[in-house]
Amino acid sequence: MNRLILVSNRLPFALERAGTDEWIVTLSAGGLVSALAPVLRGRGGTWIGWPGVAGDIPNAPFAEATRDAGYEVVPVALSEAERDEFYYGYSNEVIWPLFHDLQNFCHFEPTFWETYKAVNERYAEAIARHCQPGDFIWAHDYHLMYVAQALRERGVHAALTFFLHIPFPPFDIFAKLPQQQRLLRALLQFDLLGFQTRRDLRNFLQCVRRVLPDAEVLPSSGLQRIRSSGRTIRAGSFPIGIDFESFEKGAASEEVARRARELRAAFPGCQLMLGVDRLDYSKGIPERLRAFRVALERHQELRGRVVLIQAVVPSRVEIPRYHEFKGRIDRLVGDTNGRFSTDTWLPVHYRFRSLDRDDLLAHYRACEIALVTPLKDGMNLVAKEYCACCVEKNDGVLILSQFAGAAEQLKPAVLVNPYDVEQVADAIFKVFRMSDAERRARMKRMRRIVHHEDVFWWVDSFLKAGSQLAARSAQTASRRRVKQR
Ligand code: GDG
Repeated sequence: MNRLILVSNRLPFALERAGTDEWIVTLSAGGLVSALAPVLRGRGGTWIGWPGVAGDIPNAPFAEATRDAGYEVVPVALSEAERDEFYYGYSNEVIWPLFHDLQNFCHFEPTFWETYKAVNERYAEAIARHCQPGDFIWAHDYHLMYVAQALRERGVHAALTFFLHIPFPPFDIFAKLPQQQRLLRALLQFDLLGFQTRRDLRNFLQCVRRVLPDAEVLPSSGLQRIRSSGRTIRAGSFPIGIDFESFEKGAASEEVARRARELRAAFPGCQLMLGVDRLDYSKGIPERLRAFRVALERHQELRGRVVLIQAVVPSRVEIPRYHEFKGRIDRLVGDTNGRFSTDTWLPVHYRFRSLDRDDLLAHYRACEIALVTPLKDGMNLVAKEYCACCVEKNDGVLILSQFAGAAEQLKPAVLVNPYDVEQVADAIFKVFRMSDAERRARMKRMRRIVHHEDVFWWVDSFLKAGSQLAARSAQTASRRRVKQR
């Protein structure tokens, strides 16, 4: 049993200033936290990350609030300038748009890269201070792609593993990145690289072949192997899942059933269609609204019989592009409602706020159709959560973008190209008329997949792939100690 050191940009604990000298610490309860926290407690471990507030961290209140976590919590401090250039800058104005194939949205500012490296070095210092030989070190996501390189430069030889939650782009797009070589070399300092899908893995290997002629991709089945600078790096696809049982149980609760009934009662005679997304241009919200407008134009039968509930969770509003993007959504909602609403029917119900968990589950449970149409997405958990919450008659139907990672697993969904608004409009009409039997048959198959390949399965598969590496690195470390003596 290796000790687990988990590293992510954000900690599962968020600090907030409540007064001049007062702080509150809240626990975020996402799927990742619920899957990884028990593993950390069981094996013993440490979670390293940023608590979400710029400036110095008040150590005593933070240590007090996280004392009972069941694992060690190590906060990394970021100044305001570092947050702006590392988090908003390189991570979210360079890597995020580029890796979602939206290179025109990138802001390739050279100083962002320098700060990105400096902040990754800060994380590396924290890891180096807390790790021991034989630890299993697992870094998460695009904010921390340079952390292994920074650790190697500090003489850390432990097994280092990494999981990318967002897509990896094809070479033609990756090639636009000014730091393409440096970033790939930094990634190859990890021992195991995990991607969401086979598509991302393929793209990554293609970029390695094209950008680093001295690296060799070895023929292998299963986990892929890359030889570079005398080391062998493994890479594989590990599609992330959700805590299916907790969503299913939550959706079946009395409170959620009551809220779902109320929601349905508010729209008598209508099929409810749901969109739930963070405010992000990669989620395809304007395209979806346009597709719905085309569906209403083309198919009169939908008018007065379908309602789109679109929930948008505010996110990264400090970045100007996100602000402008919200304006676009507001205008499209206004335009569609202005054109089609009647005295008794409003086509789009728009919520720009976060729903509480029971409300979210009630929306999943109540809506007959889910529209999950990102332009590109690493996985998209909303698609899986919707399936888990279809507990009443198992007859919800999912319209899913072919460019969401989830499409590799959820083949029984109605797959669409989100850029093709006419195709999405026709898919809306098709599912509106789909028989109950077909809806149930498709949903049954999807629920089986989402249940089987859940978040615990994901953690297990990744740890299993990495455990041999950790054992090997512990042996090497003990040989190194013997030699030094
Ligand atoms: C990244 C990758 C990958 C949404 N609205 C509300 C709410 N949510 C929750 C959902 C879901 C999560 O937020 C969104 O997850 P996604 O997977 O859809 O998207 P990202 O945030 O972009 O996540 C993505 C993921 O990492 C995991 O690897 O799938 O591709 O981009 O869990 O439930 N939760 C609440 N109220 C809301 O209004 N409570």
